[in-house]
Amino acid sequence: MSSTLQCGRFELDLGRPLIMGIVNVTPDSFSDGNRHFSADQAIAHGRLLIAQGADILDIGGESTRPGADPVSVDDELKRILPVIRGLHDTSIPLSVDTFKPEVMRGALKAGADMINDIYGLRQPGALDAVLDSRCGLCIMHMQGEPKTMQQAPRYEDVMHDVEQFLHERIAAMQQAGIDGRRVVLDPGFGFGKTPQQNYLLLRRLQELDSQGYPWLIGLSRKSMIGHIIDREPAQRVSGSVAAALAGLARGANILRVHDVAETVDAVKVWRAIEHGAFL
Ligand code: PT1
Repeated sequence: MSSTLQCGRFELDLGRPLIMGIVNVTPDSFSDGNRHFSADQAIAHGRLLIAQGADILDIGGESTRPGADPVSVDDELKRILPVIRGLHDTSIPLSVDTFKPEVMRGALKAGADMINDIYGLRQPGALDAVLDSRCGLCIMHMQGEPKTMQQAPRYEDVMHDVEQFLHERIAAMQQAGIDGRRVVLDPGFGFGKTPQQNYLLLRRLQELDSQGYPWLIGLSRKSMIGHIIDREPAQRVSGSVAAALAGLARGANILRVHDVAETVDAVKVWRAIEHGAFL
């Protein structure tokens, strides 16, 4: 028997790894340049990722990579709403990558199935914004805020601090009355962490107590990959796939990736080896 994730219109089977494909609707995304800024381009890219085997799409209207500038609620909604509407007739759940309660409400009204929040529903009003919904919720650890988080990451014990933070957020959600079947956790690779801290968290993912909640991990094209292979984001595909498989081997359930086709193939072969899964 395998567990499931309640995700808006869908109930996702976590008996196999799921691939979340990234759809950026930002002018400054670190690895896609300007390519997916217009709604039409983002919709076309989303459809391509579905054809390549994505299980979920993650639509983002504000870049949260290190050093990125904030976006207003209005601008973020203008970017993502047409994309949610344009992809709503597809057969897979739509996640929206946002930490702003107003954007969450707008996205859910437009039909989003999941809220992926890098602040872990810490903004005032965020818990309220998702309470009356059945949407999936990704709760991520971040130290600091995107603009400055990489300046001086500091931890007593990064494993313990990330775990404790996630446990506090779980408690806050339980207190708010949020159904645990909607929740997935994320250690937040690259969010206020040095390369060493990122690799420690990945290597020891299995030792982090998720209290039974599934894990989502985002490693795709990040600087922790570039740190090892010294390549630009678009040239980090193989490195990212290697890291994703290492994450699966340590218990990750959902992989947030740019390169869906490559990751889908790698995961299929990995499953054939690990689980004798030949279809
Ligand atoms: C993530 C994630 C995300 N990452 C979730 N949402 C980004 N749940 C956006 C770098 O070091 O891991 N999990 N939404 C993208 N953020 C980054 C962070 C991009 C660091 C690049 C870096 O290069």
